[in-house]
Amino acid sequence: MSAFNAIGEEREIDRDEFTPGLEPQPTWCPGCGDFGVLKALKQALPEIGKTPDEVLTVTGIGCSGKLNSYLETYGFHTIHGRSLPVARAAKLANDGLEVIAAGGDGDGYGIGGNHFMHTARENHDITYIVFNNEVFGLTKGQTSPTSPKGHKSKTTPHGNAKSPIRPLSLALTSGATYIARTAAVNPNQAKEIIKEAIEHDGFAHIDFLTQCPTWNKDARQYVPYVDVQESDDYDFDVHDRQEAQEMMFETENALHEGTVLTGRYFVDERPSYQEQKKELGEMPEEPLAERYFDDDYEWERSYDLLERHK
Ligand SMILES: Cc1ncc(C[n+]2csc(CCOP(=O)(O)OP(=O)(O)O)c2C)c(N)n1
Ligand code: SF4
Repeated sequence: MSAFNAIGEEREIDRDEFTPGLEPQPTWCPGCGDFGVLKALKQALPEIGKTPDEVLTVTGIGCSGKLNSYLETYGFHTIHGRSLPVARAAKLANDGLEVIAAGGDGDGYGIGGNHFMHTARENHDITYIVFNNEVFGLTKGQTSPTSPKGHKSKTTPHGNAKSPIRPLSLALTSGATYIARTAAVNPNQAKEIIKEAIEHDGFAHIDFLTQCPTWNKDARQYVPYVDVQESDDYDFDVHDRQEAQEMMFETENALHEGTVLTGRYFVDERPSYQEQKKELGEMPEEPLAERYFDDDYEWERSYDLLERHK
């Protein structure tokens, strides 16, 4: 795997480059599915020629939110449910960065659900990985928006009365232009899907099934997984919205019934928010991140403004 460095020389990229130099040991529990996402990312990024300094990883709060402590890229650990607004701002300020947002199902589909819907609608050129372990992991296993109906936890001791949300269908109806589901127990598929999602121009959503063996003993890591693209039983056109919707419904219905369907469900070429802004002449030629303050910059005006808002 090779890439070009800043002065245009070709060089090899190694997946070890994505391991931080200080080597913090992940504090995830043994057997946690989050290791699977980390591994898939470390394999995918060099294979598409990305170097650590070309990538920004923005995370929310939760066990999943620790991802960027263990991945050598630029990183931004935001507050709970807020990875997408920060990721959007970063991409608008520096279009040259590959921006990956990540967080748990509580983070992304609960407290951050509104941001998910609108980032998909606006088709920001971001990859969004939701670690879906169907519980709140970090805060000790409470029921989350993806916990199945009847799920027992400290917050639902008699069983969850609510039906789980349908993340793939929600992404589709909101306007995401790349939608897939993969799983930590399926590392090769996960790597391929991450590569495609990063290379996609527009909002790419991956519902990444990650087992939480500590708080979700019903984890599905041992049930059969079927890749819908590789199975003869599932023949559909990923560019056809109607067919994708039907496949998603089948997948979401099957999730708690013994077989887990995974794969790529929908791909659309609708222009990204960034592209549209450029067409409208609203994105400057020179990204904000590369602009320098020159001698004419009115510093006094900024100081005045700061004073007034103290
Ligand atoms: C505004 C706010 N509300 C609640 C919390 C407490 N909190 C921290 S992590 C978390 C849930 C994490 O669950 P999830 O997003 O599914 O991630 P996981 O830990 O399972 O990876 C909650 C509720 C918080 N940090 N901030
Ligand atoms: S509590 Fe669950 S999600 Fe968190 S590190 Fe442990 S296994 Fe992973």
